Amino acid sequence: MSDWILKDVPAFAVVGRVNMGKSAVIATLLEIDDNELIRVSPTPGETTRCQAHKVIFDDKECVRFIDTPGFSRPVEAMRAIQQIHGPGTPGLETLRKFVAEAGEEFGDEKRLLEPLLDGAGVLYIVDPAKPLRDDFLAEMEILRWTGRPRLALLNRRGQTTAADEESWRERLGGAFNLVRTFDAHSARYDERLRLLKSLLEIEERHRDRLEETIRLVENEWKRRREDAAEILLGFLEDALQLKVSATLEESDLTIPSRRERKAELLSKQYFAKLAERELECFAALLKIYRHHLLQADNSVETFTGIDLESAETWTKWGLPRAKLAMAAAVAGGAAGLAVDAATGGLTHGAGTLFGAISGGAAAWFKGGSLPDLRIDLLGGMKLGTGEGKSLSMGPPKNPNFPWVLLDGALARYQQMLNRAHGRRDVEILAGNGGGFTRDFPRERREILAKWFASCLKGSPNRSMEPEVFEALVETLESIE
Ligand SMILES: Nc1nc2c(ncn2[C@@H]2O[C@H](COP(=O)(O)OP(=O)(O)OP(=O)(O)O)[C@@H](O)[C@H]2O)c(=O)[nH]1
Ligand SMILES: [Mg+2]
Repeated sequence: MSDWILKDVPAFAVVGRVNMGKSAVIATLLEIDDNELIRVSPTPGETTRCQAHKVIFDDKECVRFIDTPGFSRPVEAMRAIQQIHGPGTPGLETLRKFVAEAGEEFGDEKRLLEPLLDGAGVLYIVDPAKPLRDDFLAEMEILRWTGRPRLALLNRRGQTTAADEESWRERLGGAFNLVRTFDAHSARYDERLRLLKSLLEIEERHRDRLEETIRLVENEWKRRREDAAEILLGFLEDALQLKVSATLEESDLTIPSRRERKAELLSKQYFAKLAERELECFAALLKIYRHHLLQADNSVETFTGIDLESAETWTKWGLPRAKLAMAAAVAGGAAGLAVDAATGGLTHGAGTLFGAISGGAAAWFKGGSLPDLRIDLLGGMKLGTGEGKSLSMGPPKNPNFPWVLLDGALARYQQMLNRAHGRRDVEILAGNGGGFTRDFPRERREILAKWFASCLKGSPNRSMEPEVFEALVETLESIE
């Protein structure tokens, strides 16, 4: 055993030509989006030393992947190895000699061979867009001489044709136990899992360990989904009850411009709070899924353009009118309102008092569907005792509001799961797409509608929480 290999811990060295995406493959597979931990870069020769990346569950190392410098002079190295060996096929002994005796001109080759000589399996990364030339054949030949279990991965970095891939597969098939595709920039959870399962097929010696690792990975994924559903539930419950209020002075009531200014301020506050809640929710989700380069951007401005009244919103984000009416009928309390909306007789929350509200915040709900804004009497009965009145805003009366909120969250969730950790560009979590709620099965829609209605009334139905949680877990799973 050496520094690279531990007894009972399966190890795989990720090897290949410089700049093929070796580091990116490990980063995506192990969900590491930090360049301090794994450097992924367009500059060839970025990885200059071997580096072990461990998969650890409960303080126990389950499997390790060793990042290596890329082959830089494979043809020359192959010839040097053949020269050491003489006629016939070189094996581990000759490779050991090569590593011990060759000079620094083969520094990269020596370093990348070390973990293999110590017993690591081979994950060979190629970009099938590259022409299959002698230097690649030399790499394959050297790897074959190690006699280690070998899996070749086609990591498509650019455009390839089916014919290109086929000829790569044919050549790789002769030198490797298994050939698979794995796109480091787009592989999702199921592809990562499939890669782990492929390791089972080439590495018999560590079957139990690998099977256990796969089980642990699957369990953890399930737990993450449940954590995400819990966060989403909390966010919806909170957002649907959100309300802001301000005290009105006597002059606010009598001078229209002051009144409007107060109302405008309050609407800004409302949307800022809503945006803040969303931001918290997505920050928590990004943490669960270990993303640092994906950024939740929930400035109030990002909501601009969502128009709860427009046909496009109904079809893209929320529930279409017919389905909304059915859902509302089940929800009971909100039924009157929603059915109203479904038949076209929309009840506008914004009264004439607030017609003058303008600015970024008001754009959140274009078309007059501002959150219900009403004047409440402070302390109810105390009118006229000089204690003042309060102005409160939210939640919006538009029955599609909860569905739009949920759909936006689901679109972002999907974007997050599509993001591969091997990428190093910053991406904004904008959640384009959507339309998930539209296709909910009827039962799920009814459960949510009922619960939404209770939240909007300010008293979330606690006894429904287990089924709402289940519905959200199911939803997240179907999006994945
Ligand atoms: N489009 C695309 N680009 C990729 C993919 N995988 C890697 N790249 C890019 O290719 C470049 C090289 O990736 P690395 O992972 O650093 O390559 P490497 O093989 O580790 O390179 P060295 O360490 O220098 O030998 C980076 O700019 C990556 O972003 C992929 O699947 N698709
Ligand atoms: Mg690298």
